Amino acid sequence: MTIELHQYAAPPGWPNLSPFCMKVETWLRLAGLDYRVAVQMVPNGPLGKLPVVKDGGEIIADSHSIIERLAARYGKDLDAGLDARQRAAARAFERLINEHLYWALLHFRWIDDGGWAQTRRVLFAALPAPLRLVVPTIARRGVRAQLKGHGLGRHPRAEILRRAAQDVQALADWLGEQPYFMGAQPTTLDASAYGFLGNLHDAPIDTPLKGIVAAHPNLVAYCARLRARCFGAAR
Ligand SMILES: N[C@@H](CCC(=O)N[C@@H](CS)C(=O)NCC(=O)O)C(=O)O
Repeated sequence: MTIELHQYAAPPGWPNLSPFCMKVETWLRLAGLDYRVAVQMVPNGPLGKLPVVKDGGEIIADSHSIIERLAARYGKDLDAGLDARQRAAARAFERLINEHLYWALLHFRWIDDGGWAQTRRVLFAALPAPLRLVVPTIARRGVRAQLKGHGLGRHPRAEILRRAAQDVQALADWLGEQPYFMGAQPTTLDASAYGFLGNLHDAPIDTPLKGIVAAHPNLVAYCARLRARCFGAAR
């Protein structure tokens, strides 16, 4: 039975605007597993978020759980070659990306006016006219509340940007001249790293976060490398 990846619709030419959905799709491609995409407009999975995977009668929510479960089921542990210290570093970077940098991305897409004008246009273009007037505002209010709950959203714009730049600097310094984050071969961390860095730098919503990645030629080259390896020229 084919793995079903449930995710948001993607804009033309880009894998996905959701970095968590793109993380899972990148991992599936790095692992060489066949899958098919099912588009959901509104998440209806067990945690109320996307991505969700359906596989062999099981419904798995949350990118981290999805990757752990599929890696175990299909014998695709991309981290098998890592020692304990490397695993510890990979875990810390994974959390930096998923649990901190993500919120900066959310702020610059949904709250900052320049990003919001684009997000509104790109994400809600398919809605019929009356809904297009109200749904974006309601969705934005929800994101603002989430950002306040996390805490990063309580800071001024300049501070959010400064902290995102610190995260990106740490990623650039760790990557150095290596092709992948943990060395010569891709590991699970690369799925997160590309899902997020790609969305910061190459996605069709342009925010000031693009500039902070663009300041690191090794990260720009990394995004191009992962895009070519996982999605080819078309996406
Ligand atoms: N921890 C989750 C986070 C997933 C997540 O935040 N997904 C966002 C899209 S990037 C979502 O579906 N948000 C909908 C909402 O919060 O209502 C994971 O790793 O999959």
